[in-house]
Amino acid sequence: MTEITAPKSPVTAEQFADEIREQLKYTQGVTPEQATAADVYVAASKAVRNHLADSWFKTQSDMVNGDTKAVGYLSAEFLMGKQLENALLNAGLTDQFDSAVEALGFQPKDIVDAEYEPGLGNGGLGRLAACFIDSLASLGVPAFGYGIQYKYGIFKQKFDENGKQVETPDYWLSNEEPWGHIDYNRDQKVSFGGEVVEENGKKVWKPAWSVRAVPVDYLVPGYKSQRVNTLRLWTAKSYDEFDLLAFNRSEYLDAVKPQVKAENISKILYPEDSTKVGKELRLEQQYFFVSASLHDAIRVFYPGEAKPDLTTFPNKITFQLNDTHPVIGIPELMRILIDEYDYDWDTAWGITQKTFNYTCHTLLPEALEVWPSSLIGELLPRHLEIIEKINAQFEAELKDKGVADETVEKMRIYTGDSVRMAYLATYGGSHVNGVAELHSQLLKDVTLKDFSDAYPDKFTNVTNGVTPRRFVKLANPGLSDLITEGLGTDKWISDLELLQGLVPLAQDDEFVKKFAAVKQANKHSFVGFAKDHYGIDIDENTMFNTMVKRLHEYKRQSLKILAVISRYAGIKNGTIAADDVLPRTVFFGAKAAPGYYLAKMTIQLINNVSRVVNNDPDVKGKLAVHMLPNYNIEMAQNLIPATELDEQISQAGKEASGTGNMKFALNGALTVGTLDGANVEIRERVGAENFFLFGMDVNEVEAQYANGYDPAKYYEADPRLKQAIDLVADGTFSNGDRNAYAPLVSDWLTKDWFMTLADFSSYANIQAQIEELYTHPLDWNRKAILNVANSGFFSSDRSIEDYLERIWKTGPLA
Ligand code: T68
Repeated sequence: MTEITAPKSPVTAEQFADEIREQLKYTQGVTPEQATAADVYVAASKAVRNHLADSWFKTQSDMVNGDTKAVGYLSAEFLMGKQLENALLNAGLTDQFDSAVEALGFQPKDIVDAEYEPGLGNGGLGRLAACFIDSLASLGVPAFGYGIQYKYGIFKQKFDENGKQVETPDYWLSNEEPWGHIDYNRDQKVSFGGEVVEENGKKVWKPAWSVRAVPVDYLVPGYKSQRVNTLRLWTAKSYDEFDLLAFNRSEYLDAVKPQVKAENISKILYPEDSTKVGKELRLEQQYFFVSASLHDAIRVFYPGEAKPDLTTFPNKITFQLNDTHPVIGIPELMRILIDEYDYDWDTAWGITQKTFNYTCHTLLPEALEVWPSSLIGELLPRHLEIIEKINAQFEAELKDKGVADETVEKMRIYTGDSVRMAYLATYGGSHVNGVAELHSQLLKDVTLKDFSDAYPDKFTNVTNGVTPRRFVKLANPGLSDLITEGLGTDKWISDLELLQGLVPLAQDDEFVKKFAAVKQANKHSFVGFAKDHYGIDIDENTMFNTMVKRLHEYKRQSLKILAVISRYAGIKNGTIAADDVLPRTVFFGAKAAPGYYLAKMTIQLINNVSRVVNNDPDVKGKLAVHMLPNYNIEMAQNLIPATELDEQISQAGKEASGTGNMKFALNGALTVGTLDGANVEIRERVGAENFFLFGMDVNEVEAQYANGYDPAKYYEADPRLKQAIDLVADGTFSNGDRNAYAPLVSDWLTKDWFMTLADFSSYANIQAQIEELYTHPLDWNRKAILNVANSGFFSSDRSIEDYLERIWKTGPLA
């Protein structure tokens, strides 16, 4: 065994500056005098990476040679955000970096800002994966994140002159990317298509084509843990050189076809789409990264063994399936065990079921993936056979348990026509979890009820969390310093429940004033950020009220914009007395899936309300609305600390958890929200008196559906609502064009599946309470401090501890 050296000892600022100079000269080929901020960013990143390397090797060696089970987090998305600042923090090099770049003649912020944000995820699910791998490393748990290095991440969002969303490609790899290390020598072959034949009584898959999966490794440093894990993102390469014969005939496009076909697999991140039709390429992507990852784990944990004893595999690593996207891993591990390593079915099944666990992130039935059997059969014929056999075994097992025939029928994994991935995941793994208490309960009671009845012990909850490193320490340095001052320690950064110690300080007026000053400073910074990035002017002496998240009907951006319109109308026509108007700036940030018609129309409406309101002298200084383009992690890190009122207004029973809600509470915003997802737990912890609750709960929503919901009734009943909808319909926000929003208006009045109209009055009514409190800054800020103090539970460190205890049954390396 090779000698593992101890992690490099910390460097001085002078040494770190020399290391940056060295990188500049010898790997980038520029002198320190020629270097731009972008050059220094690359050089500093490589220098930090070098500092992490020894801890990385040691972590791997301890993992492979020790007996602590590792975690494999299989996720189609990792929404990491910019890396440099986080790596510096976790490596303990922030101060050295600051001095070093200043010595080189740069501002640290310019260097950090020079990084291009990778967007390898859609929203909450992808960001959760990023928070989780940060926490795993910080807790010292050996882990791999496994996913795809998409060439194009989530689209960049712009708005055209009519306020419509325009998507442009995000070619994030067009500049040097210093974090990922491509390792051509640890590649895996992934095959597709062809047929299954029998040879000597054994099934043999004869695939039609293969791609080369090449890992790109990102280091995941733990905060002060001396542990560095691996995020291994696969990129697809072709095995075939281009076809020389075709090329000689000048058929250039044909000649490169095999390459294009192979490399297409990791080309683009699918924009989330709730009404997804089966997409062949997406299934290829899923199988591609999962197959490569499973083979990789076998290579890592049984190095050089031709006939490893894979009955020990579940003791080496436990795989978490992040939603249904990696669920094809279940039949794939069966295939590997049976076809490649000659295990019998029952042994293979025992290993497989012990290896996997499944996290569900939704309550919308249409978001649970279902693949046509014909597609699986064409692309993965051997897997389809295995799935059929799993299903047969499952049905027999259910019948043995005495489950009624019609229930068995409803529960089938394989229906003949299609394969239900959530059902496969539930049966094929040891545990299933939802992502907040309410969500997990609804999974058991509704979405997966039959499964919960048949396998009650499989079901558990792990409430989501967010990493305090990125979302408090880095995003909000002012608040971080104040917390450290208040608690007399900075240990809260890795033990977030210590924030509880701030509770008494909410009664200390001096502390409350300092807290208010931090918020004001953050608002001031955001005004500068918004001016630089979006060219807009914001009045920092208004309440900052924010709704940022993906655009979806169930999240109800419509409710917010209708309330804004109603307020606008009220100020204009004097129903709201001028003296009663609390000046507000409303921020929206949201991307809509490119094919999601009503979501895109909602964006257009928000943009046009913004145009009309912001240009109307009658409401100047009282109300402003901004739809900020291209909501991403960077915007979140700047806007969340500046926000005073956060909107979490989904229809009860639809948002699985939400994680933005946690970030806002931890940064001292008050929440106006429904009893949905993790809002329920946030409210319980911060105290009902420190949370603005409105709207129907899950039972009331269900009762409405059951009684035949009629949105028009609500339109008629509340004049504020009627007026707001009428203004959308009459062309006020479309230069007189009455058709512009007709589909949206018609949906509200006749369908309104997520009951925006039913909750409008209660939402509009609670605004008075919010504003009354805001006019008493000490009282408002006391409540804000209590939100911070009582939100320590929502650290992703705690989520990971829960996974370790309830599901993974492992822990930190010794
Ligand atoms: C989110 N899901 C949940 N999905 O909506 C949110 N979907 O409540 C929860 O807090 C979060 O997961 C973390 O648990 C998503 O973000 C997707 O992005 C997605 C992507 C592809 C296909 C389907």
